[in-house]
Amino acid sequence: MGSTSDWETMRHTAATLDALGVAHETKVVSAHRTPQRLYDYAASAADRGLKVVIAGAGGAAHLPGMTASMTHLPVLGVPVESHALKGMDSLLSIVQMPGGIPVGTLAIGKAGAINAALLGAAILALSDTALSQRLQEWRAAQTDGVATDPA
Ligand code: RP5
Repeated sequence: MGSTSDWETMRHTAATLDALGVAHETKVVSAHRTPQRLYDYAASAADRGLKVVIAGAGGAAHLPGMTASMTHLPVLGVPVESHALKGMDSLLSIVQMPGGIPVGTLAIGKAGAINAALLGAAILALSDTALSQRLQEWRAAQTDGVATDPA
């Protein structure tokens, strides 16, 4: 994530990955304030064994796109809700990548943070049958948790 202030949103990604039993790391890497850290992180991600990168950032949210420019791993972008523009700035910054450097862009805020974890897990589950099973169980539990009655 681009800042410690993004953790309030991105903690939902970490919690969802925990619930699915997906190993992960959480780091603050700012495209603007720590560009060398971003370069080092993105350039070494694949060699360190990472499979998917989930990048959450707000405002002028260059982190997912810059990460995608420096790794061949799938990059999922979470637009963090900004104070000034409610995350529309984050969303447009992340989603409007030029052809050739894709970022899979999720919804603004908590929903996007959760879905980034689920989508990342689904990517990993293509080659991990145990994770695939856990993901299907998570989905079934969600379905079971939907009440038929509102009261
Ligand atoms: C972005 O600027 C971060 O991703 C964060 O969403 C936003 C504000 O960062 P702080 O000023 O709170 O560090 O780079």
